[in-house]
Amino acid sequence: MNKKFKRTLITSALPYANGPVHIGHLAGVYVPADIYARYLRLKGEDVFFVGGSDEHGVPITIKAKKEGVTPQDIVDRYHNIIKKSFEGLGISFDVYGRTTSATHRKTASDFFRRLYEKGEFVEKSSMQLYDEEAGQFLADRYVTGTCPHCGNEKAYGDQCEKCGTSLNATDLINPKSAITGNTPVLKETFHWFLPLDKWEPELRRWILEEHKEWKPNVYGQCKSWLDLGLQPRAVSRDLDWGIPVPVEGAEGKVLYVWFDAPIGYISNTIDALGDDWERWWKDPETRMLHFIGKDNIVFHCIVFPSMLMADGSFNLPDNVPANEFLNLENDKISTSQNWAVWLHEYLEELPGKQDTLRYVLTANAPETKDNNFTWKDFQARNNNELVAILGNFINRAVVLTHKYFGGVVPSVSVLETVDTQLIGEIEKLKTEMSEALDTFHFREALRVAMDMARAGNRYLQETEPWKVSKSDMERTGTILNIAIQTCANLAIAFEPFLPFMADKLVKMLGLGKITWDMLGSFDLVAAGSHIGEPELLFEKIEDSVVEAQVKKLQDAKEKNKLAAWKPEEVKVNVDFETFEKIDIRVGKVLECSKVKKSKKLLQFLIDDGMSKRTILSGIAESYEDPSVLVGKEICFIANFEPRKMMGIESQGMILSAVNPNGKLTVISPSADVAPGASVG
Ligand code: B3M
Ligand code: ZN
Repeated sequence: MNKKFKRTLITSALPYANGPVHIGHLAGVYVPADIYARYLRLKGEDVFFVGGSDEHGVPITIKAKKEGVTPQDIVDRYHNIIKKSFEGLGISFDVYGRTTSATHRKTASDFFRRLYEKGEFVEKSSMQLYDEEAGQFLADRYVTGTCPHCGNEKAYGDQCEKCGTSLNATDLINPKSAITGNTPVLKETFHWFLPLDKWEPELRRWILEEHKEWKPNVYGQCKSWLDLGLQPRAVSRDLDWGIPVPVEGAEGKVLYVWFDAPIGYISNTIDALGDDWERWWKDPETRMLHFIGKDNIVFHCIVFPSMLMADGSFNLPDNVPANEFLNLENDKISTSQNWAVWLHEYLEELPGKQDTLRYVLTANAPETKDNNFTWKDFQARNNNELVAILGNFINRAVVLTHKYFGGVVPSVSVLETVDTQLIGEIEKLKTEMSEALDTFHFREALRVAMDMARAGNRYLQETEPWKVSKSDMERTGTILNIAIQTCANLAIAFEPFLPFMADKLVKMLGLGKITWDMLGSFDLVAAGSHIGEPELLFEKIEDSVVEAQVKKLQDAKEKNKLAAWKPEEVKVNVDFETFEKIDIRVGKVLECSKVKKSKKLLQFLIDDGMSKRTILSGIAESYEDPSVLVGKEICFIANFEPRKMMGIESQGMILSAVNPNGKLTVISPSADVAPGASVG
């Protein structure tokens, strides 16, 4: 580590507590952060590794609304699932907190108030989108519309997920409210803004000049932001879920989730360390690192640092090793479509295979570009690498030591070239590994660690102790001693990556406390000491296991085509009285034809049980031959205000739904029902 620093504060993005974590989060953020934290601890450095759940923000309120529960219910549920699953995977947080904690509320409020009192905010009125029916301003994800940059029709009010541009809701073309589906209107409101432009010169110097060593994807994104010119950014929202803005006249306003969330790193440190927290945040001899995914770069490199600069007493991050995205079976991971491998499910369905997942996610880490996870590759890497190379070497060394020496580590006599070559090779690989780890190249470091195991296998292949044992037990002893020392080296080298395996191996070899310094030594296990029975460290994964996982994904995809719940379609609850006002009935189609000169309209003549009525419906493009509908029973709204279209009066509304092919299909009762029957 750079001499300047005495300790390292590692933060990893706080996952939103509106769903469990999946392999994309793990590969991008948590596994690399954990590898690094474990590596530093092995080196004996002072490390504090902060995690926690991000429990504010609009997506949580939307989810709560959809389920008819409170936002607190949602975050309680997912915080617990997430926390437990991280533990299950061995993510070694020193603290895992939550942003609904009392400490966080106070820390974030105080932070805001400090900046407020220093005059660091500008208070501005602006026109914001407002849903008149819901009587609510539409923050961020409550609005969807077309992205002005790439034309994506499903962009959110804060960000377009297709092109990654961060947006203001008012930038969206053709905005729609996620609450009612209505087109919102512009209405005046006021908010506090953090003038990022004020910090621009300092940010430019700090990032563009002083941190040229940052990963090109991070540096590049920062540069393009800075080159575009920074604007003041609102740090409050009109919402009822979040931390109330702690100043007078702020009723109904809460801190913007991206204002409070990064402060969560601080609050969680405070929760864990009490007064000692400041050392980790303010002492210039502390180095801070933010592990995040690429969609969070601007917040961690521009917004949060501006907040910290505005406060003036905090350190800025020394590095932000953000990763790109992980795809799944060649498709973008989608939580809403359940196209994901969820950590809590993985741990249940593939028990004892934490290290395999950690291994595969690191070997495929999206460090420089988006990468792909497939179950086939997962199986292949487990069977051909973990089992066949690493597990195989360790197993052979331990089994042979038991076979020829009853599990007592033999002593070394004369070293031959093949032995010193292996020792030299492990030493060289240690240097390579350290270099890779120090520069956040975890894939590379893992590959090198695997090369150590390969070297071990080659060594046994060349020395053939099973043959030598027939004539020379002394030489056999030397070989197996070296093989056992190599196993001990592997326990150290792999500890950051495969902590479960390393732990077993440490116990098997009776190693006690291991440190990075010990790596490269060949006297780690004393001659004469007993080693444990050989234990299976990895087991082969059968075809049926991965096939079941692939099937699960495919099933999710099928189900999704059918279930069309999209967050932007979620509507506010209505009471029974309101529902009762709608008169839905069954009618029998007597005639059905296309309306002349209209592409969209079908004209129905319906037997409504009392008389005949004409209804127009915009589903013509879904029915090539409308006559197929004649004779069918359909559902319609009988008291829908009559209206004229193309010169014809429509007396009601036909109910239809989108089928998996995107076509509209009328809704029919599942058994014969007399025309006029009421639906409800
Ligand atoms: N919850 C976004 C995310 O999970 C956000 C990170 C906060 S880090 C302070 O991608
Ligand atoms: Zn876009």
